Amino acid sequence: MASSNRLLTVANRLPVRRTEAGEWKTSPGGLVAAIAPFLRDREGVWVGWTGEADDAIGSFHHDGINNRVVSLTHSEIDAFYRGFSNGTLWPLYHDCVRPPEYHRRWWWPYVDVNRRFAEQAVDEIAERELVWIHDYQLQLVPAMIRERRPHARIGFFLHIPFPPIELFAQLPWRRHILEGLLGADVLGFQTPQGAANFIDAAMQFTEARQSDDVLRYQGREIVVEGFPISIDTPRIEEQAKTAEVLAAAKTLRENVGAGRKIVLGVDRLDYTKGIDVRLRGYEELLRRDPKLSSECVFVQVAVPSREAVAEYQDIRDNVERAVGRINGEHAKTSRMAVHYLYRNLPFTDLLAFYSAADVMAITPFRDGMNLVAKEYVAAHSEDSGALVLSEFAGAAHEFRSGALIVNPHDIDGIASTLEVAIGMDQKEAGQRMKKMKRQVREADVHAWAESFLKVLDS
Ligand code: ADQ
Repeated sequence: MASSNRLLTVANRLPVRRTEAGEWKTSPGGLVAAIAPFLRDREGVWVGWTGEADDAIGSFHHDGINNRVVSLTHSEIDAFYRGFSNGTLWPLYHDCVRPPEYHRRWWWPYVDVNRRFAEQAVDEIAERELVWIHDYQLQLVPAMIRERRPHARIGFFLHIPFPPIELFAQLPWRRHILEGLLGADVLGFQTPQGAANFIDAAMQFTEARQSDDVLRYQGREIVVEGFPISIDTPRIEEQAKTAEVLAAAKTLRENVGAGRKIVLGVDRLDYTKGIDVRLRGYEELLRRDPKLSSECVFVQVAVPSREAVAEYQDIRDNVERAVGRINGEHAKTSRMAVHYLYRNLPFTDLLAFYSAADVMAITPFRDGMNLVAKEYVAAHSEDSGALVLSEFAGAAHEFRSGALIVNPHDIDGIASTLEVAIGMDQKEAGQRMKKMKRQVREADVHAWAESFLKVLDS
């Protein structure tokens, strides 16, 4: 990398979790794995929240990274996090699959909390240092840092989709959000479409103008591009081959599969993930061909998420009703038609599911990327397995020719595509899987972080 500037990361959550014994542990997950090495090399700092209310514990050093804690009160968690971030922005940015709520009482805490993140960052930044801000909770932070540190190199990456202008235009505070983001030098989106949507909105509602490959705004040039995020492919491939994971996959095939093909869904239980319609697609397939229930089994793993929010309780009810209905009609006392696990699993258990599944069904109504799709490809053997993937997941862009692409709203289409996936011959499955494996090996999360930081540091 060109300079030896320090790197500062600003994200809603810190890269650590508290264990039950009260000790810090590095969080699992690709983002931390991707950024941590850069931070460790550069005496890096990470500004974020611990996930608990009123956690005013100052800074601490853990695993080579300096953590600077932003403390949030209970009422800020309600308004900034549950309210504006997850009740306004999350549904608005996911194609309004639920109606976004617009409340002034949520907006002002969003501004205040963004300012506190920015202030913590500013305290750490000397001139021209690199700052990398993450995600929809912190879209005002780039401009707030720019105001105080005009020469810093500021990057921002949005992990969720940036919506088309027709939807974004609803937001009463659209101009403030755009001006917040335009404080950055590099704006990264999951797909070229997200970048194009942002450029449309910025041209429409601010003074930013496009010229060649950049946006010009207040005398500065801003790079706006797609940087598709990925997974720690070498690590996942290695873990998936361990004796522990292979043995667990074998047990799953014997216990759950018992000679039947396994169709798998793995998602955070979120209304954007299309779990309910996916189950109805499987139900339609069994209705068309009831004997399939003795040849296949559906396993849905759902991670509890945002359980305090009413929409999330509703989607859980819908999913659980669908599971009950399908089993009521198609299960026998000796075998289930659908297995449903509502819990967080250790990553090695998840790998065993990926390895055992003949078909992976991922059908979000809208998804920034969807890392589960990439994890399945990395963890499954290279000569079998089929990926049924929503055309509205960012990952569909990269897996266009390897996956079976579906419209996640189309129950008949899901049923027919699952049927094709279940019946796919091994030669075709192997060819498709090899293409997708090549993709996740070439573009892993390390390459993603490096490509973003290279543009930021140039
Ligand atoms: P998410 O909406 O959370 O992420 P996704 O990209 O699929 O969606 O990531 C989920 C992660 O949770 C995966 O790494 C997976 O391994 C893990 N996970 C899933 N089920 C689990 C279980 N039962 N137990 C333990 N872990 C489980 C947001 C955006 C996405 C974008 C990512 C990264 O919504 O579109 O891909 O950020 O940018």
